[in-house]
Amino acid sequence: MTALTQVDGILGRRGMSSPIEWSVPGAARGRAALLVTDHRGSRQEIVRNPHLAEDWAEFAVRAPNLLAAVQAVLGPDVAVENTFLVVKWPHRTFEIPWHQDGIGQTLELHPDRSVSAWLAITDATTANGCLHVAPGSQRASYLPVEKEAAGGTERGRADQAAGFTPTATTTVPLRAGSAVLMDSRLVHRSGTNLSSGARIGLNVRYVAPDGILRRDPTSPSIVPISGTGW
Ligand SMILES: O=C(O)CCC(=O)C(=O)O
Repeated sequence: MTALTQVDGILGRRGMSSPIEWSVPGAARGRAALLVTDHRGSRQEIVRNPHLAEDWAEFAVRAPNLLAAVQAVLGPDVAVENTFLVVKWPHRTFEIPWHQDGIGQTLELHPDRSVSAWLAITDATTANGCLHVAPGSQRASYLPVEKEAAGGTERGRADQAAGFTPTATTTVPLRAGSAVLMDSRLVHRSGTNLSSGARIGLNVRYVAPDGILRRDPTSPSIVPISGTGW
């Protein structure tokens, strides 16, 4: 059952906040170049939970400006529930459908006790597949979810917002090293990369101690990154 919450949510009427600088642009672009080298052979598009295995991602989720922005809405006790890295290779059809980060077949996050962040590792532009969001869509709370069509789960998100009809939407271009914070109910998507270079971003779901309402018990443990309440 979805928890009762304030309509606008913790990030206000638009349900989002950006840009937040998590890295200087040059350092983010340098990391992106290394990631391209690492994954070029396999053309891997989704890397799950890099914050558990890769130093750069462990640091990224703890970036001081980003963590301060998260603490401003969740309080001092913050943990990382999940991360995934998305690499959009040039000219390869790869769209992520409209969805909300805080709900899925096996997940429900409390909208007032969780927030998601999308960190640009490369520049994210309208040409290379930046996020599209529906500002204010969090006000309608969680939508029913449906399993993505067979074959889609390897490359996209497993769940999507069933029956969502976009009305007022906007793109969120971000410079490398910048991030957007999103209400867990904010509906968003991204399109195919039509540029000649890779587009790379890291999605992070942050929770406060009481932020998880439902979660697959086989998921990796959450990682507390600040506070004493864990
Ligand atoms: O990286 C992308 O293109 C989309 C990621 C996404 O939808 C998300 O962060 O939830």
